[in-house]
Amino acid sequence: MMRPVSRPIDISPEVARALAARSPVVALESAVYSHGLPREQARATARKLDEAVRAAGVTPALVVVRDGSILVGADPLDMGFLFEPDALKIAERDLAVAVARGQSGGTTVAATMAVVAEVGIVVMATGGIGGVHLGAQESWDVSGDLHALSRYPIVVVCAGAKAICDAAKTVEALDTLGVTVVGYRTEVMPAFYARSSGVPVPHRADAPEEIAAIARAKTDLGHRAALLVVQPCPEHAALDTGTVSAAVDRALAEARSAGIRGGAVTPYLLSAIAEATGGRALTANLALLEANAILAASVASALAASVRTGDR
Ligand code: PSU
Ligand code: MN
Repeated sequence: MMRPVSRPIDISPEVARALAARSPVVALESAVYSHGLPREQARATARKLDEAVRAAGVTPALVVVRDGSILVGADPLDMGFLFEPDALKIAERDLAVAVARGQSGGTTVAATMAVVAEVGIVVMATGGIGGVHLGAQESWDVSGDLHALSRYPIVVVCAGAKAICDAAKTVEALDTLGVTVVGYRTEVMPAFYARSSGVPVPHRADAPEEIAAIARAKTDLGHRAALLVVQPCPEHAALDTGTVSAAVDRALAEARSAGIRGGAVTPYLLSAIAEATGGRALTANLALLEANAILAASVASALAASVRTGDR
């Protein structure tokens, strides 16, 4: 049962109640399910993230687009439509088209931010943001996630940019865009499957309360850009940097010779990398997704508590 709040956006009663009570909510994107993971892992991961957020006492809000309705608080057990052949990867630029045409699909980080900013959710989790792609000097492939991060005041928890991005260029672009980047218990930009890209990030925080305090200060200052929290993949599941870059190079060469372009690049490369690493990349991806959802839940709780008490 979804009821409309703001035109094409339907917010679930559970999420609406949590927002009205000012209790913590964590938004979750869905392009990672429709286009980032094999179907069975996607289903299992969606359930797992939902449970992990709930176990922290926080309300999960999975964002999807179904038949032109944007759902905030979608049921992770009912996502078959995301695996239909006509399901789209919906970036911010595509949202209005999907709504107008009654299309379905998973929302990218950018699209998810655009939606949740509209309904008052302030924290979201993802695996990796889109960034400046490797080879961007030729392709000009720079994710719309970066521009969205500059415009929506959301705390986004991720494991850095996708493995097929250039970490150094992505950190520079985030700087240009005024996005505050904070390493969670790290001083370097994670490299998605690997814990370090070797590229420094400007700030470090070691507790969710510190992140919440920075988020509050940004709000108090009237800043519109996002707070990007980068957390390394959990140690037990992480790959080493060399393994990742070899797999990425191989996948990129394959994609180039297969003539893959635009939004199709990411899904293609992710599956090629999973294959090249004998599934270890997939294990890392699942582990970091769960860790990010859990950290996002802690940040949302700390933020809700600090807003309630007025403490800094
Ligand atoms: N990282 C992953 N898998 C994914 C994505 C990121 O490991 O599927 C998705 C996210 O939804 C992200 C999107 O917002 O890819 C960015 O795509 P693009 O580079 O086309 O903007
Ligand atoms: Mn792109």
